[in-house]
Amino acid sequence: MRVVVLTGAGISAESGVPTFRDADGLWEGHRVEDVATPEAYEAQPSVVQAFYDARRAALATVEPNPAHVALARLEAALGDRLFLVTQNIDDLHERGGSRHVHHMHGELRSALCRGCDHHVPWTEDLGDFPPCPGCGVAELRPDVVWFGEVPYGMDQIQVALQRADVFVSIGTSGAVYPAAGFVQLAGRYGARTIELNLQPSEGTEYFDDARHGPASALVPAWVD
Ligand code: BJW
Repeated sequence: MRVVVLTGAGISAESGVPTFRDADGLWEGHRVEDVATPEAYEAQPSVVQAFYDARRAALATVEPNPAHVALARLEAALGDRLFLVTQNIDDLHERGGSRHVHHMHGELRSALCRGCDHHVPWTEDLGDFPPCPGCGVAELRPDVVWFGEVPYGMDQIQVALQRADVFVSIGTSGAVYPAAGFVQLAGRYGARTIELNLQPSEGTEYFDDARHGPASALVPAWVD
């Protein structure tokens, strides 16, 4: 059995990482749509850097929860028959024990060169707007996918969705494409589709089965 699991901010909520569109989803009065765009970075780079600096610093204060750990158990059982794709830029899946995680919206602990597309680990001492160690010329930016940019690894995701017997969406509002469209794609290719979310997502009607509650309870119950 081949399984594709898509996760969103809701899986990390009980670890203490704020989601984007729930009640506490604003960051210093900014909507994510106002700070997570290339245009926002051009206009106010310091504000956007501060948003990611704060989230990177907060990583040190949070731990994976039973939902992350359950998905690591699923990987141990299924091996490469599990394709775990996350929209999250935190590292809680990895710290929960998952070894293969596809970060379609990038990673907080990585930086991207604006000139040569070189990816480098974002270490604590990088500071703001450091030069790229690859080309030495251009500036590094957060290695994340903003609105209007193409998510990472879409070809691999497409193949995994085509081959999936089961597609499970965990902790995502279904407000952002292309991830919000995966349920319809997977269903069209023949997968059984399951939603595990605190509340019905925007696409809840496209799922064969929808279970609503906290991820820390729903995910272990589904995995085990
Ligand atoms: C719990 C819980 C608990 C809480 N347990 N659950 C018009 C129509 C359609 C599409 C478009 C359109 N105009 C533009 C577009 C495209 C655009 C888009 O979708 N815009 C929308 C606003 C409509 N998309 C893009 O631009 C994307 N690129 C693109 O489409 O390129 C074209 C292309 C695609 C494919 C191939 C070739 C070309 C890029 C999107 C980039 C999104 N980036 C962000 C920021 C990333 C970096 C960062 O983290 O800062 O990604 S925005 C933000 O939203 C972040 C998230 O990954 C993403 C999704 O949010 P998520 O994870 O769903 O969080 P929430 O807060 O929305 O929901 C949390 C859920 O958890 C809720 O339902 C809660 O109930 C639940 N929950 N506690 C279980 N304990």
